[in-house]
Amino acid sequence: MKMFSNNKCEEILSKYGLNGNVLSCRAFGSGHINNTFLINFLSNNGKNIKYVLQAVNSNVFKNIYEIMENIRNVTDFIKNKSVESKFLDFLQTDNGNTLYVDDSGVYWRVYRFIENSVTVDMPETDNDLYQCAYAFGKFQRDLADFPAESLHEIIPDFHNTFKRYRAFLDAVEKDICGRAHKVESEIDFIKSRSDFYGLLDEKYRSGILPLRVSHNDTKCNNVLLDCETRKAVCVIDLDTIMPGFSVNDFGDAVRFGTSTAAEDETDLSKVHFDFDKFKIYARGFLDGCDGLLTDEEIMLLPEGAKMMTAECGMRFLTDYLEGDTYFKTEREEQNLDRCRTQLKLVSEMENNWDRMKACVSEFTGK
Ligand code: ADP
Ligand code: GN1
Ligand code: MG
Repeated sequence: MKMFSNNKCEEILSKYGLNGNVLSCRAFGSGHINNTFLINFLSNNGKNIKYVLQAVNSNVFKNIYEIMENIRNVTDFIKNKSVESKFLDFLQTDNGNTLYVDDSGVYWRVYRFIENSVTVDMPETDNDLYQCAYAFGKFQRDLADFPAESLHEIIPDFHNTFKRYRAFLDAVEKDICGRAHKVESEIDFIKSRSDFYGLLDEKYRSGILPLRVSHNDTKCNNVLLDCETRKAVCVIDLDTIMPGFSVNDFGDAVRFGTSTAAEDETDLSKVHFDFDKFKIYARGFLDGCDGLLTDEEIMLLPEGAKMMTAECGMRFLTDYLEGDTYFKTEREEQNLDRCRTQLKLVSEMENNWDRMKACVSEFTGK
């Protein structure tokens, strides 16, 4: 869904008690899952306000009401603790729902656009990096005493890398699009690291890694930064809040934010893991966590980074093999390009392994 008419948009907004004219409606952001639109709205009483309208992806999310319940419980909890913490406020329809389901079964939600905020796909400065990392660390800290097990598991085993690996093997085996022969080296790369994929789950089972509330999608474009101060304003894209591991929230942020190139860069010579950025992420995230993480968790941060990067690589390749049905794509081999950047980053993390471990070790103070 690239675009839709202003009339349709006005019809949806009217369900939220917003009556007036849509001056413009344009596709917004660079998320791979939901369809997001920025609406410039002139209300009947003359107010010009911007809204963000989202069609939530019901192919990916099977129970969207549970998502909204998780988001409400978690954000209410944080707001009750600290008035400074900001979150997106979803508007309600006349019957008190945050979701509106239209005639064709699309799930809509609306919230105010936060003025003077920006998201970055490629952080422009070290401070941007630090701020994004800090925001996700603080999210961990703020939810340290929230009962993680009370949350709905929105996508079961979302970051269970070993299960992702099994789904990948299945896609290779079935090869429904006849693409596997083109990606043999990528398949071998992923298979050759199979011993690693169960590691965090084992640490959890042996009591070393605690279960926490995690965001699970910690790309830097999921943090709004203030346009002027460049400080983090709030964490967004809360659909995948679930019980999980702190090291995965750190790891997914590192996966995306320490690359020297875009996630779908086609020229792999431009794609590198930037160790200096890793150091900034570690400092930002741990400052945000403010002493919450155990020494064992801190020591497993590099594993989180490599795990999330390898997992994302295999998820992109699985989708490529299955015919690009999960992640949004704009061109034929985009999922394959995305996979290749992730695998390149994994191998560079492996080359930097000792310094990554030494870096986090310094934060344990031992
Ligand atoms: P997706 O699940 O598709 O990634 P997001 O909730 O992350 O959806 O929104 C997509 C993008 O829209 C974000 O990366 C951000 O650039 C922009 N965005 C979303 N909400 C706001 C907001 N309230 N104010 C400013 N920008 C926003
Ligand atoms: C998806 O929606 P977006 O673009 O923030 C995906 C993440 C992946 C990411 C890869 C629900 O996130 O898990 O890490 O793409 N979200 C879901 O860029 O699968
Ligand atoms: Mg997003």
